[in-house]
Amino acid sequence: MINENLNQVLKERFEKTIATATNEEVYLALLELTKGIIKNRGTNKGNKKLYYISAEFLIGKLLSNNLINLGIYDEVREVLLENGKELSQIEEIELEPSLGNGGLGRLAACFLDSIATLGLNGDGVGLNYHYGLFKQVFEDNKQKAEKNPWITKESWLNKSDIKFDVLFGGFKVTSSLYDIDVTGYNQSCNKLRLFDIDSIDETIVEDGINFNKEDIKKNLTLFLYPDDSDEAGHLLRIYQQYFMVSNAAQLILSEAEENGYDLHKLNEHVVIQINDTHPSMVIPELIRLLGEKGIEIDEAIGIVTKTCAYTNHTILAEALEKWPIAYLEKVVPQLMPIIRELDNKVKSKYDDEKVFIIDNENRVHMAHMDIHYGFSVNGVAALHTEILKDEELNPFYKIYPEKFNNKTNGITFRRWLIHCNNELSNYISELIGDEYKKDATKLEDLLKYIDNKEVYAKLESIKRNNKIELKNYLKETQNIDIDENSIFDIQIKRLHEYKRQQMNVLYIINKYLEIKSGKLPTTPITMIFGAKAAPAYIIAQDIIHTILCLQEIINNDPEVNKYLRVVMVENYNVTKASKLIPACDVSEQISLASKEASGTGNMKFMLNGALTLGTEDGANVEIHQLVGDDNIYIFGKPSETIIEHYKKADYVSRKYYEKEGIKELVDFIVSDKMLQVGDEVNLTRLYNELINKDWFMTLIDIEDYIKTKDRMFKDFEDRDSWMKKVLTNISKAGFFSSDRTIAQYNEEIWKLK
Ligand code: 26V
Repeated sequence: MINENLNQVLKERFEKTIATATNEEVYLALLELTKGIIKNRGTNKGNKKLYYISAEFLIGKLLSNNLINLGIYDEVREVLLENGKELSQIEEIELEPSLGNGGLGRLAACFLDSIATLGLNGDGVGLNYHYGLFKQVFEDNKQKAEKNPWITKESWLNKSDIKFDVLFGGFKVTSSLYDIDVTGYNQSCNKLRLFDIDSIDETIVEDGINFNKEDIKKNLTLFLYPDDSDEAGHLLRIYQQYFMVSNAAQLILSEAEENGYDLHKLNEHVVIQINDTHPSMVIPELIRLLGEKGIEIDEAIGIVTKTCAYTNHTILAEALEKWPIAYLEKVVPQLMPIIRELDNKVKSKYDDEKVFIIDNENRVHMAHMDIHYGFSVNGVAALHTEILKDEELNPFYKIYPEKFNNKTNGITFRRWLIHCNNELSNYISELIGDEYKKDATKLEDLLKYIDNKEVYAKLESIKRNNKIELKNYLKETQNIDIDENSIFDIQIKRLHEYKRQQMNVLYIINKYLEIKSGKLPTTPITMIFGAKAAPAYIIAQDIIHTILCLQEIINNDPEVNKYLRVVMVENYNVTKASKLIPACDVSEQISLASKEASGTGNMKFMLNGALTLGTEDGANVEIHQLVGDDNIYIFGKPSETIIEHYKKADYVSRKYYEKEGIKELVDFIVSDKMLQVGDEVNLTRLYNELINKDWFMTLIDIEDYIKTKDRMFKDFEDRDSWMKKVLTNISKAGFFSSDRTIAQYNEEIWKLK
C-alpha cells in the first residue's frame, strides 16, 4: 500500500519512482502522503477543551514521529530499504523546528504527544518564530550565535484562514494562524497552533542574530527569547507575550462561541494551562475580552479564575518574570486597568507584601497573578512542589493550600525509545511483548530477566551499536574521533551555573592531571557535553569556552587521549539528543540540590539504559526511590543543607578552594596550558567567579562528586553487575512516561472527557 502510494506521489510530482528519486524528493513525497493520512484520522473531540499555551514547543523533527504514531514506520522503512533508500537518511532532509530552548519546551512537545495519544481534546498554542532559538557554532573555541531558519516552502505547517487583530499601545497588527497536526499513537489528532504576522521581515537580521529590536511589525516573531539585556529587548519580549496570549484568548472565545457555549460558563468548556509565566497575560486579556462581550468585571474574574491553571518550572528567583508597569503601559495599556484591579483586590484582602501583584518598585509579578487568579498551581517533581510549598511560594500556599499540587514530569516513549532506540524497543517487545507501548508500567515485566546473562549480552550489544553510530556521527559532523570501547559519560542540557557543567569540568581537569602523573584509568573515558548558553549570559559563555579549550588540549595530547577525550557537541538540539541518549553509559544530573525543578533528560537516559550520576534534586529523587540505592549513584549535599546556606548566606567558596586537591583543579583553568589555547579574559573570569562567588556552590560538592564518579567508573568494569543495574533502570522507567503525567493532569486539573 505505502509502496504504491509513495510511488504514485513521486510519479505525479517528479516523474520518478522511489528507487530513482533523490532523498529530498522522497522526503517531500512522504511529507505529502503523511499529511494526507493524518487528515483522514480526524481530530479528538469533547465537550471541554484544553489550551496548552507555551512560549516554547521543542517538537523536533516530525517525520518519523508521525510515522510511528500512525503505525506505518516499519512499513515505510522496509519499502524504502527495498528501493535502496534509508529512512534515517531521508530524515536528515527535514529541518528541526527551532521553537524551544530547553526542558520546558521539550516537555510541552512530549505533552502534546501524550494528550493526543490519550484521545484528549487539547491543542497547543504558541508562536511561529522564523529563526527560533539561535543556532550555535564554535569559532576560536567560543560559541557564536547565528540565526536558525527552519521554515521551508513545504513543511508540516498548514496556513489556516484564521486571523485576529492584536492591539498594542499606538498600533495594531493582524495575525495569521499556522497549524501543525499532532498525531497520537494509534489515535486521532490534535493541533499545535502557531501565530505569526505576515509583515515579518527576515532580511532585517544582520550579522549573527542582531536586528533592530524596535521595528515590531518586522521583528515580532523572528526569534525566541531575543536578547533582553536592554530596554528594547525587554519590550520586545512583552510584545511577543501579549501577541501570543491575545491571539490565544481570541481563538478560545471564537471556538467557544462557534460551539454555542455560554460564555458565563466558559470554565465548563475550556481549561487553559499556563506553561510558566510567559503566557500569564492571558488572564487579564481574557477578562478584558469577556468585558467586551458584556460580562461584568467581577464575574469575568471569577470565570477566568476557574479556567486557568499555572505550572511553575523553576525556583530561580531571576527566572520569575516581573515586568515594570512602565513597560506594560507602553505595550499593553489596555491591560493595566485590569491588572491594577486584580492587584487592588489582593491588597484589600491580604497584608503580606509578598503576595502582592504589583510591588513597591512598580513591577508586576506574573506568577503572583497566576496563583491568585488561577485554580491550580503545580510543580513538576515531588521535591520541587515541596520546595514551592515550603519556601518559594509559601505565603501563597498558606492562603490557597488547595490550589497546590504536584505533577511529576514525563517523556514520550514514542520519541525517546521507539524512535531514537528502535533496536532496544524491538528487543524489549521480543522479551515482554508490545503492551508497554500503551502502558509503560509494563516495562517492569523485564524484571523477570534480571539475572539473565543472555539478556545482558544483548543489551550490551545494542548499546555498543548505538555507541558506534554516535562515534561515526561525531566523526562526520565535527571530525572528532572517539573510542566506542570507552565509557560514554554525557551531560546535555542548557548551560547554566546551577546545572554545574563547571563541576564536570573540574572532574575532567582532575582526571587529566592524574593521567599526566601516571595514574591511568582502567577503562578509557569519553566526556561528552551539549549545551547552548544564552547570548547575554557571560559566565555560561566562559564555561563553554573552558570546555572547548579542554577538548583541544586533551584530544591532541597523545599521552592522555588514549584514556580520556572531551567532546562538546555543536548546536545541541532534539535531533542530536536522539543520537546521544541511546549511546550513553553515565547520565550526568549534577545540579545543585533544590535548583533543578525536575529534569527530563534524566528520564530519557534511564529509559535508554544509562545509569544516573546525580544529586538528590528534581526527579532524580524519584528515580532514586524507584530503582533503589544499588542502581543509581547519588552524591552531594541534600537540598535542606543548601537551602540553609542560602538563608544564612554563609557559603564561602574560598574555604573549599583552599582545601588540598581542590585548589590545583581550579587553578588549572588559568594555567599556561589553558592560556595557550584560550582567551585570558574568559578563563580568568570563570576562575575568579569560582573562588570569589560561586553562587551555585560548585565547590561544596566537588570532592564527593569526584569520589562517586570514580567509584562508578570502577563499577563499570564488573559487566554483569553493571548490566543488572541497567536492566533495573529500564524496568523502572515506566513511571516517567508522559502518558502517566498527562493522565494525572487530566484527572486532577483539566477534567476533560
Ligand atoms: C529560561 C530562559 C533562559 C534563556 C533566556 C530566556 C529564558 C526564559 C525562561 C527560562 C525559564 C526556563 C524554565 C525551564 O525551562 N525550566 C525547566 O523545566 C523543565 C520542565 O518542567 C524541568 O525539567 C527543568 O528542571 C526546568 O529547569
